[in-house]
Amino acid sequence: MVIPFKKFIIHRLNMRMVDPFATSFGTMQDKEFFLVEAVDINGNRGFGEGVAFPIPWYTEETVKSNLNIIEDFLIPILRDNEIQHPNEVFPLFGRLRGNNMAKAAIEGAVWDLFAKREGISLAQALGGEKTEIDVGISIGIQPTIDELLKKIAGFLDQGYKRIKLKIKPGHDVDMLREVRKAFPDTPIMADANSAYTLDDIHMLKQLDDLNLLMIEQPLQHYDIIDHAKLQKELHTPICLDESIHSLYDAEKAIELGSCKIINIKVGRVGGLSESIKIHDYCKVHGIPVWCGGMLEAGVGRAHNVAITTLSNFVLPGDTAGSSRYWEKDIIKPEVVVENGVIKVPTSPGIGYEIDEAALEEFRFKKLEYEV
Ligand code: OSB
Ligand code: MG
Repeated sequence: MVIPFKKFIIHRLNMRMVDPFATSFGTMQDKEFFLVEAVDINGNRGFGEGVAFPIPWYTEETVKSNLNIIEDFLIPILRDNEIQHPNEVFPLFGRLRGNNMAKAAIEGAVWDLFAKREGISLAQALGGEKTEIDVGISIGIQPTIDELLKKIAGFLDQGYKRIKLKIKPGHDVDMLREVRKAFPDTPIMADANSAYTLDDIHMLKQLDDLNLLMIEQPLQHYDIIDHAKLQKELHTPICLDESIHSLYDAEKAIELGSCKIINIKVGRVGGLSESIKIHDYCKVHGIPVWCGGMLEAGVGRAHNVAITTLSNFVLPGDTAGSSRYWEKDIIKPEVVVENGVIKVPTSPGIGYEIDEAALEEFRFKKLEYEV
């Protein structure tokens, strides 16, 4: 049956994270982003979250570039074409290059609406199998090693199953050695967000002594050639994040031996349908995947929980609980982590209600588009 869209609503929000988050590319605390709400003629509402940042320092997309693409191109495409299933959305957007986060925000709202109309959970709609998911935590660069060790101990107390540490030049091997000494048995990984080049191979090789689960995206944000060279010299598995924008990229990276693990971020690859394709391809080729994060609020977090229920998400993801980021999230109940595990909701769609009061509190602009 055709999904009878009535309108799309864009909610532009500002939220402040409880702690600043520092990476090799910059520090974030204020989060400006938007939700897409897809409404059908029966009044069902599906929600998606834009994961682009206001500044293009993770990928080239921004909040404003996404809003422009959505208004000028994506909504008109859904106005002009009928669809029966959310898998049809990404191919319809296929004639437009790039802008994956903009595409994913809309597609995510359509997936949630579709699952609600079918009366099934989003996880079920995606073909997920798990009833609970294992999660780790990503910790930004800290001012001192003492503060870092304290933070790690606190998160391990809360049950998180692996610790990811952001690294950058001058803040890498020595820091990781100290952490490994303090936590000899903890699953630890490092994420460089493209801060190194092959000239740093001497330092990168020293990571092999630290028994890391993996090193994430050490080299350039679009590279798969140098990563393949580096992986040949390293025992530590390389996990690609920024370099993977599509199934095509995943196929080429695996063929070249550029990585042994892939971080799937729904926004970075253009949505849930493409995420499933990458997941399935990696599964067949023996490449484990895990779900990355973009410091999402509740809606994006709920989508991450749902995709992580697919069977080849075998490593703990970055989908930490709401309280790690927000004093108050925009969903009810919030995403809760207990013993390093999130219980996957079973009610229709994303399985969390929008907290309308919170939505209104954080919203500074609302845009409506009739279909
Ligand atoms: O590289 O995974 C990343 C946050 C912002 C931009 C990029 C990244 C990250 C994280 C945090 O590592 C993930 C999260 O907790 O949402
Ligand atoms: Mg990363």
